[in-house]
Amino acid sequence: MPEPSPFMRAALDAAEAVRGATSPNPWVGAVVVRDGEITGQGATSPPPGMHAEAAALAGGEAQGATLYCTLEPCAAFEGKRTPPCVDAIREAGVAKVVVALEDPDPRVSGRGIAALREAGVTVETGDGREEVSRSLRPYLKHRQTGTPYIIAKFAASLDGRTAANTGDSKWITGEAAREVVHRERARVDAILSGSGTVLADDPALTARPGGILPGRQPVRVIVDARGRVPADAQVFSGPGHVIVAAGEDAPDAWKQQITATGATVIDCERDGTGVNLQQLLPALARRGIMSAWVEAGSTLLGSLFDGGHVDELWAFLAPRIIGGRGAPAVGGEGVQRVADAHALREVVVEQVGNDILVRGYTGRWDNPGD
Ligand code: AOF
Ligand code: ZN
Repeated sequence: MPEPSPFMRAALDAAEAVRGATSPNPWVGAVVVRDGEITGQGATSPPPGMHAEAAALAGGEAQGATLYCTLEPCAAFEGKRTPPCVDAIREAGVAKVVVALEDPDPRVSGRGIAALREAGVTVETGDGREEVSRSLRPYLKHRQTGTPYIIAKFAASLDGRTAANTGDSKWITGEAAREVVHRERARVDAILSGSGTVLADDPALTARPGGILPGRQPVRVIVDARGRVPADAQVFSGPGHVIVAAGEDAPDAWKQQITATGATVIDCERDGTGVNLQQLLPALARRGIMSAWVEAGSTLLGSLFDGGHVDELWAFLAPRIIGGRGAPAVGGEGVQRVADAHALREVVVEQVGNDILVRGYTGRWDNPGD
């Protein structure tokens, strides 16, 4: 994979710094370069705030400058919340725009680049394309498939178990691994969990990187087909919105109690003992959720893998053996042949404290960066 140029790298870094804070818009970065030096820099603000290009140009003089942006600058479209970036670029007198990736959003796709060329601005594409495509996978999947990008996380012993026979599960991995989890929770739009996890652990499911609880929290989505979670569970307190995906036949009185906590109940079709994920996932995407981090037990994780919904896995493995009949990390139907197993690509192995993190990409949709 060709390395991005140093200026595109700077734009990418600016974009990564706002990952998780721009939904349903993509996290974009832009830098203005004059005489070989960066004179302006910007990243996407949360809607309806400024786009990256407009922010980078707002800082100063850009006559004759080159603008590096991770995504194709936007052109006008119906219902747009911000002024088109192509106008800001033209008005600033930018001579050249270097774009890593064309915008897959059909309202913009190709039109931004065409408008710039029409205005006499030189446009170059492709610098940093692979890396930006990987960085923006949640946005690309959301726009291309209408479903969120799903990141499955589990913490298991080396023999793949998440609890002992007794159900005891605290703690399998150490503090350093749990800190990584808090950091990643803060970078997604939603945390997805199941009723079993809420009943067993009563987790808060908030993002608390460095022990600090920021006001902007991912939406907590609890899948609870039968209406089992109590309204006084911890997930319903704390900042951030909560969505409960309930079976349409779950008791009305329970739904009212959940709604009274301020949470939103989404009625879902039933699918076996769970809810129909095929229906739920697009419903979450329509609410602007581009990415979901799953912290759930073997049932929900199994259903997500069985349905081919998982795009990325973060497996934290503690160097210990639990044995016995302890719960496995992933259940569901599973595959019939090892050859059909969900294989990770772009695998990264890291030591985190005393634990091992194995992460990789399992997505099956058509990504232009692959
Ligand atoms: C850019 N720079 O930083 C971002 C872009 O409703 P609006 O005005 O916020 O436009 C949203 C669309 O703009 C979004 O769907 C995507 O196509 C593009 N995002 N474009 O030039 C940015 N975030
Ligand atoms: Zn824009």
